[in-house]
Amino acid sequence: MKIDILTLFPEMFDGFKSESIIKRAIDLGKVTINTCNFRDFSEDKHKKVDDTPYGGGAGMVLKCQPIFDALKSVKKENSKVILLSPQGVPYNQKMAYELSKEEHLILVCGHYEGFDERIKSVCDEEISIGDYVLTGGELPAMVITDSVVRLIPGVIDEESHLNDSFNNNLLDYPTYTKPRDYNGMKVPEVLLSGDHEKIKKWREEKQLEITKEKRPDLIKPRFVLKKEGLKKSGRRIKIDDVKDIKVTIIKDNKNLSYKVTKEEKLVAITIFNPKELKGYKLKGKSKDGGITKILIVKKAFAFKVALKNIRKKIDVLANRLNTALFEIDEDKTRKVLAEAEMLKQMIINTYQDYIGKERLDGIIKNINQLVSEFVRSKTLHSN
Ligand code: 4GO
Repeated sequence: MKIDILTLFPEMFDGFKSESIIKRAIDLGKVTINTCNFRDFSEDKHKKVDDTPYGGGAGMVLKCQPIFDALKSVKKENSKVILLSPQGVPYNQKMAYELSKEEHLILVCGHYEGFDERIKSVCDEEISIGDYVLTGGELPAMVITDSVVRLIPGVIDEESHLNDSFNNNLLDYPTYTKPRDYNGMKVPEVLLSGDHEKIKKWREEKQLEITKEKRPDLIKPRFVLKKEGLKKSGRRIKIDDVKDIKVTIIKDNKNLSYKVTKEEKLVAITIFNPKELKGYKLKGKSKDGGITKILIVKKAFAFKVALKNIRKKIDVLANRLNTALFEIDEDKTRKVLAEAEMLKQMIINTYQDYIGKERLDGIIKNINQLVSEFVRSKTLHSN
């Protein structure tokens, strides 16, 4: 990855680049971090980069020309240009993950009172690292660079960021190191037990407990079901593939939560009203193997919807059979019979879980009757 930083104060990045993990990432060739002083691009004879604001007011405003030209000199086809500003999208771990996949980032650091609004037209994104004002975009640029570089494969042990706070929307669990007893403060017994199952469970519970306590906003319910339909509430749980997803109920003294795991790994924890919990079912839709929405659907509701969908599909089939009755083309007859066969298979695959075996058998029998009636009439007609 390459990161270019447009700044009036390139020296601010010297320490940042020459220590610890960032230094190692540079030495390993995982990232190249260059600073570009856009003052060098100023066409002004005094190398001025700012001017007074139109309409009056205090302070100086960064001019378009030096930044536009500096950008032109570093920008390539695959570059993502990011402007650091308090008005930007609030930065988070998910954005860090997305940015870590980019080939080339250009971070534009403003200074003084701000920049000419037209500078935004040459930036792809505007990001803020938090709700406060700084004297320049340099610290935000370092924050973003740091959070992104550590996620580049091979920079740090992948395991160490799998459990980071904010992954799965949960804060990290507590960790301890030697000694077991420090001035009377003891390491929790479970961590010394060597029982990995128990440790995993303890850590998940701690994650939930700490997040509920410190950042309840991270575990707001994603979906709440009303009597006759789904009411969206907050975020959706996103999971790559619905396969291998398990939902278990966690109880603590106050709340009931759903713990959603995929291949044994914790994906999300959702809190639901315990009264609404009964009979709910996890349902997912996979979109070309990508992100999946998980809805919590009440069984009775899923049953109703499934029956309605099946009825619609049988109606369509019945219509097609009726039309095909008066067709002479044998190919068309074969086709509609194949469709009937496919519909049966589809219903079995898709709806069995929702409507139960008994209801399903009845529906398949119905379709078989439709088909045999069609075949009988067809034989009569051709005779
Ligand atoms: C970014 C830039 C705060 C942020 C900034 C932030 N302050 N919250 N100041 O990410 C233009 C002049 C913006 C100084 C800059």
